Amino acid sequence: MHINWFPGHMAKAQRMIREQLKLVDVAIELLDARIPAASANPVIDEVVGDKPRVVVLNKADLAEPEGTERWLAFFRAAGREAIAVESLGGGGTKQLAARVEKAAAPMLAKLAAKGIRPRAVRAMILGIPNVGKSSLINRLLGTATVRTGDKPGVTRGQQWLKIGRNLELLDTPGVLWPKLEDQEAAFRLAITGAISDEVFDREKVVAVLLDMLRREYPDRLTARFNLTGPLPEDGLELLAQVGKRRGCLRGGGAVDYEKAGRIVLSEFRDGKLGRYTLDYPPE
Ligand SMILES: Nc1nc2c(ncn2[C@@H]2O[C@H](COP(=O)(O)OP(=O)(O)OP(=O)(O)O)[C@@H](O)[C@H]2O)c(=O)[nH]1
Ligand SMILES: [Mg+2]
Repeated sequence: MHINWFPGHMAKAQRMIREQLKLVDVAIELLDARIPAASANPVIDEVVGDKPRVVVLNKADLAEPEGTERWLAFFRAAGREAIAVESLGGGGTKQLAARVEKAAAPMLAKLAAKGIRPRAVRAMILGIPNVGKSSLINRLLGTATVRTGDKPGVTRGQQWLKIGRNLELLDTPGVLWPKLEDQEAAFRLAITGAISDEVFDREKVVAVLLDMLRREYPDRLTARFNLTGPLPEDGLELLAQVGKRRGCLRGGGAVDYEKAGRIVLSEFRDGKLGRYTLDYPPE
């Protein structure tokens, strides 16, 4: 199975981002704390150039705390501003505005030296679909101003939002890259919800996910789905057990694999199967 997703609105968004970047002071690179490697756009260095950049690991509530600490240390060792946040619960978001203003401080100092009155810092939020860009903006605003949703591709246009007096943020549509070369990374993007469920074979993705869970976290699977005895190695059989436990049955008592697969995927994404960090920084 080959996973790839780059619809027309993303190509358009990518062009718009390049245009708008010229107008902003700071780029906020929003990564998924569960997959900081897979969720990082490989062309971001070239796109952002030498503009100040703040790396934000969102959905930290869904990632393993130790993994998040290691990633923060990794980015900071590379000389980058990095912070972990939970845009839904609010954790870490208060410190973010301060980090962004700090990143913009040299620019403001330059303006001041020229005798220009200080203005609000302009920042753009970049990130893959569904990583929580709009949720983060709403959290900073304190109101549900921009549309969010539990599927990728919700934001389609750009929108400036004023956060207090000193910060203006640009919400952007999530962008993936035209070719997902690394298919293991593509798989992680699929299970965490960055790729539209319509473009990949859900059954295959669920099979790989279940296999990973069975090998590395069998106790979590057993506990969550009330399974008994040793877990079957065959993915389909395991899915059948889950389906039976959750009443996913068709007429005649046959397991509805489609429905069972959707349950596994959505509970994994919602953190009901525990917290996971699926990418680790290089040693
Ligand atoms: N658990 C958890 N869920 C989050 C967090 N931030 C956002 N979400 C959820 O992630 C989903 C996507 O959020 P959005 O803010 O719409 O994501 P986006 O990056 O703007 O997505 P696009 O506009 O499609 O590119 C929503 O269901 C949010 O509730 C977080 O920190 N933790
Ligand atoms: Mg959005």
